[in-house]
Amino acid sequence: MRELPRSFLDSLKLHPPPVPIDLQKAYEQHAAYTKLIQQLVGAVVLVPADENCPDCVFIEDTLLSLGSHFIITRPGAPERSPEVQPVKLTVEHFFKDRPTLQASMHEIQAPATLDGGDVMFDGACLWVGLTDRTNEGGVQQLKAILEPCGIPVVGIKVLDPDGLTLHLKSLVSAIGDRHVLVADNVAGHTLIEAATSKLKIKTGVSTDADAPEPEMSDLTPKARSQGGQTCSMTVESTLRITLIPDQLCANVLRIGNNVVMQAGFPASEVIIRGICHEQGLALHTLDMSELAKADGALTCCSVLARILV
Ligand code: CIR
Repeated sequence: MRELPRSFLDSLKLHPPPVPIDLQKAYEQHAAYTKLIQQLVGAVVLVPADENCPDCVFIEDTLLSLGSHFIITRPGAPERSPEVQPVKLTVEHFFKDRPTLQASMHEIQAPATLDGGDVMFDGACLWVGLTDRTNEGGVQQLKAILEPCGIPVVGIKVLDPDGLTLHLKSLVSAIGDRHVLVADNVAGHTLIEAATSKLKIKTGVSTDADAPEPEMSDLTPKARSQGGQTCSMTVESTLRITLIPDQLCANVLRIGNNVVMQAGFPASEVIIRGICHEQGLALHTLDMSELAKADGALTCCSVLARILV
């Protein structure tokens, strides 16, 4: 994780928030997030804030952790480039001090760009959002690193006509292996369409011939008619998609048998609580509204690493 700088007020924003960021509240929310993550994981490594980097708290965009692979990214916003070096040094020192731990370090190289917020592992396959922040070169470099290890990497175009979506994970997150939450809006449905056609090709997972592929027109009425109930469907035999009414809540953190979601969205909470009940998971809610004003999703303030001994 990374500390929150006071310069956070000057963070990048897709749109100016109607109510400006309350810095004190942002610190309180970040402190609550830090406390919960500390409870749920074994240990937290905290990188100090850099006042010259207003967005540095969003550490997810600078580092990927997949098994024993640690990949230093190359963020698409030039303003965020200076965030990378301290994160890289922190990871390097962590493993230098623990020589028995396994880690292989990689770095995304120019001209490729890649934000960690555009990368999601669904339990079998790595989705990489093609956005203003992540380009095709970033996808190709991830492929070169991960596909020899048996992880398929799929580039998926992220489109939002309303201009409210920064990253892939602003629309989708994995709540379990081969089970994703997707925002129930035009951008989310467009993503489902792009992802299902890509995943079928790239992963070679066959579609159940008896199960007709849902059309976009099928998804929305079903989701709406169930009014806050779980709206799950199997798009292909092994990928489960649950539509979530509030876009901010399509981004959850899964940590062991725990799920963390944004507080204050009752319709989405009913759906996510239902999944947790079904899967035997504990649900935690956190108000991260001040960080969301700078387009920060819940996952963006941490990088989860499973350290292999
Ligand atoms: C940015 O525009 O880069 C930041 N204000 C927000 C980054 C959020 N990152 C994330 O959700 N992974």
